[in-house]
Amino acid sequence: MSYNFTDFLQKRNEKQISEMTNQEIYYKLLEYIKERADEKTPNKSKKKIYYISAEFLIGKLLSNNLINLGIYKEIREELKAAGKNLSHVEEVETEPSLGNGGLGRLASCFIDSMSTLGINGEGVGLNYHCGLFKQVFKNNEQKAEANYWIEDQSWLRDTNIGYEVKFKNFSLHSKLKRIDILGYEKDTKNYLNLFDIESVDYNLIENGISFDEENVEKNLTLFLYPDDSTKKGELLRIYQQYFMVSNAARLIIAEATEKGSNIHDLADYAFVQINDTHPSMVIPELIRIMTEEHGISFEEATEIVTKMTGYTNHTILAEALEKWPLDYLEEVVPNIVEIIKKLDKVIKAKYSDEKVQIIDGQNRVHMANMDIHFSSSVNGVAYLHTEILKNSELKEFYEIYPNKFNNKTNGITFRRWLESCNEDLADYLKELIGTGYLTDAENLKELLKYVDDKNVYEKLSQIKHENKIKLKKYLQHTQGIVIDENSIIDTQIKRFHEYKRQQMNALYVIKKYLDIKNGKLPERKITVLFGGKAAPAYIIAQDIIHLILCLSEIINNDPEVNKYLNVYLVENYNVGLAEKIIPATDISEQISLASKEASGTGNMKFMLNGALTLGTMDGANVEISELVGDDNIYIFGKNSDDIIKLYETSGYVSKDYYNQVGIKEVVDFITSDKLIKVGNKERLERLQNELINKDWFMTLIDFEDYYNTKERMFKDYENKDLWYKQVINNIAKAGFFSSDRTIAQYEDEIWKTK
Ligand code: GPW
Repeated sequence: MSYNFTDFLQKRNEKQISEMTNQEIYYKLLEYIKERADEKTPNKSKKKIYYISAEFLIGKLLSNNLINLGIYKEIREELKAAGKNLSHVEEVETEPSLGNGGLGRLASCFIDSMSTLGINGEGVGLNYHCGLFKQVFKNNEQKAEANYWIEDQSWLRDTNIGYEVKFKNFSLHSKLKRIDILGYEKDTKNYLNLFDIESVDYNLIENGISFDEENVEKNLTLFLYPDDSTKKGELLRIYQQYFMVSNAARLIIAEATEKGSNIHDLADYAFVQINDTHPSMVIPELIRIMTEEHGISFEEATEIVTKMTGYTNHTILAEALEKWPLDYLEEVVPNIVEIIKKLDKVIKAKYSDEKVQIIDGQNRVHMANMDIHFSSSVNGVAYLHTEILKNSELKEFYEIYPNKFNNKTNGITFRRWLESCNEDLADYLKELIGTGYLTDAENLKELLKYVDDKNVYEKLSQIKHENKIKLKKYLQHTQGIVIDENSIIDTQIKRFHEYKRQQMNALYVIKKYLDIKNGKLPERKITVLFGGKAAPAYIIAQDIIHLILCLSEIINNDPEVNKYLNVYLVENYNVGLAEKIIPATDISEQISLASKEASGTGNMKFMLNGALTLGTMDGANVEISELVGDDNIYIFGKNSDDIIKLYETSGYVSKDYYNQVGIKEVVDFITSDKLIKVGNKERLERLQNELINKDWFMTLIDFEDYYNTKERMFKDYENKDLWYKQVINNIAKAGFFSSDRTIAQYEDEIWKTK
C-alpha cells in the first residue's frame, strides 16, 4: 500500500514538515525513500551482469530517486503545503564524487538504464571516502582540496557481505556497501555495490583530512585515482584495482553458487562488463580462483572467463592505455602475475606480432591486450571510435578477432538529463507529444510536427530564458558570478585536457576581446562559460585553467568589453552544476581534435536540452550530425582521417599556423603585459611556448574555421525562427542517445540475460 511522506512522519511521531529545517527534511526523505525502495524486489534472472567500474559519478540522488519512484511532484506539493521548497532541500545533499568525468558518468547512466529496463545488472566499484578532489581557485590557479562526502546518513546501506583480499605483504577485509538503483517507475531494483576496507583510518581536519600516506592498509579507499605520476601513486592504483576486482570475483562466485552454479557453468550465471582497463585484473583473478580453489584446469578456466567477460574501450589516447610494469604488479599481487604470465605464454605461442603481446619487451603488462584476447566482446563507444579501433588503433587485433569487435554508441539517462534537470522543458514536451517518450525516447521524433510552429519557438525560447535566470540566481548565490540572462550562453564543460581544446576556445575569447577593443562589437552579449577540473599532475591543463581565469579577470572587469563579453570558469564543476548549466546553454562546445574524443556524452545532454552543437567530426558528434543533418549543427575543422594522416606523417607544424595573420596576435596575447599583470608569467609562457612549438593536439590547425563557424552561429542566433527550428530538430533526434537504447543493445548483442 502506498503511503505519503506525511503518513511516514506521523507513523514515526516525527515533527511536522513545517517545523523541520531543510536539512531535517532531507534526512527524513532519505529514510522515506529507502523504505519505499525496500518494497521493491531485486531483479532476477539466471544470468546477471556485473558492470565493474573504478568510477561511478552518480550525482545527487534525492530528486532522481523521487522521479524514479514517480513521486517527485507529489513530494514537492507536500513540502509546498508546509511552506517548504523541494529545491532548497535538494541543496542540502552533498554530491559524491566517485568519478572523474565521462567514463564514471556513463557507468551511472548505465546502471539507471539497467534498472529501468528490468535487467538483472549491477555496478561494482569502490567506496572512495573522498572521491575526486574539490577544486578551488586561488590567484587564478586551481588548488585541490580533499572532498569528504560521506555523512552519517547517506544513500549507502551497510551489508554483512565482505571478503578477504590477499596482497603480497598483507590481507585486507572488505565490507560491501550498497546503494539502491531504482528503475523508472519499476517494482524492481538493482544495487550499486561499492567495496570498502574495514581498516580505513583517517581524521577529518579543517579543510581536509589527515591520514597515513605510507599505509595502504588504512588508506586504500580514501581517494579516487590519486596522483599516478609517481611510483607510489601507481602502486596505490594497482592496490585499488586488485581490491576492486578480487571482491567483484568473490561476489560473482558467491551469488552464482547460491543459484546453483558448479563454477564449470559460471558463464551461464554471470557476465562481466569491464569498463575500460581499470578492472582488467578481474580476468586473471577469476582464473586464479577457479584453478586454485575449484580444481578447474587453467585451460578450462580461461575458456570460461573468456566467455563471460566483455571489454569496453573508451579512448585511443596512447598515454591513457594502462601498461603496468610487471615488477609493480609483482610488488602488490604476485599471485596474479603468475596467471598473467601464463596467459602471455599462450599468446606468444600463437602470435609473433609484438603489437598483440600482453607482456612487452620492457616487461610491461598491456591491460587492454589481455582483455581483448581473453574476453568475448570488444566495443568502442561511438561509431567513429569503433571504426578507428578496428582500422587503426587495434587493427592487429581486429584481424585476429573480427567477430569480437562491436560498437555501442554511448547514451545518457533522460530521467536525470531531462526530467530532473529541465522540468519546464519536460513538461512542455509532454504537452506537445504526450508521455510516450519517457519509456521510448525515439518518440521525441513526434516533435518534428512542430518544426515550423512559431508558437513552439516562442515557448522554447521562454523556457531557455527562464533556465538562464535560474542559473544566474544559482551562480550568484553559490559562486558570486552574475551572468546576463539576455546574453547568448556558450558553454564548454568537461575535464580539462589538451585534446578537448579548451585552449582553442580561450584563443577565441582573446580574439573576441581584441575585436571589441578594436571597435568590432558583437550584436549581442556573449557569455562564455567554462567548467572542469585538471588532473593535479597535468601541468599544461592547469596552465589552460590559469589562462582562462586570467582572461575572466581582465574581461569581466573591463567596462569597455564587459558589456559585450563575459567569461567565467565555474569552480568545482560537477554533476550538480552540469544539471543547472546545460538547460541554460545555447551553444554546446564539442571541439576536440577529430579522432581523439571517443564519444563524449555532454554533447548528447546539450542537444536534448535545446542547445546547438559547435563541434568537430569527432566521437558521437558524427552521429549527432548524421541524425540532425548539416543544417542543424555547426561542424568545423579537419576530419579524423586527415588528422590521423598528419600524425602518421608528422605533418603538423604549429609554427606554420602561428605565423598566419589573425593567429599570431592572438597567441602572443597570452604573454602580453595585461595578462602577465594578473597572472603567473611562468605558466603563461609555458602555455604559449607549447602552442607555438608543440601543440600536440593541433589547436591552431582548426582555429580559423572555428572562429568563423562560431561567428556564423552568433549571426544565426539573432534569427529566432531559424535558431529554434534547429533546436526542435535537435531535441526531436536526441532519442537515439538515450542510455536505454545503449543498454538494450548491450543486452541484445552481448549480455543476453533474457
Ligand atoms: F581513458 N573517458 C573518461 F578511456 O572519462 F579510460 N575517463 C577515462 O579515463 C577514459 C575515457 C579512458 C571518457 C572518454 O574520454 C569520452 O569520450 C567518453 O564519452 C566517456 O569516457 C564515456 O565513454
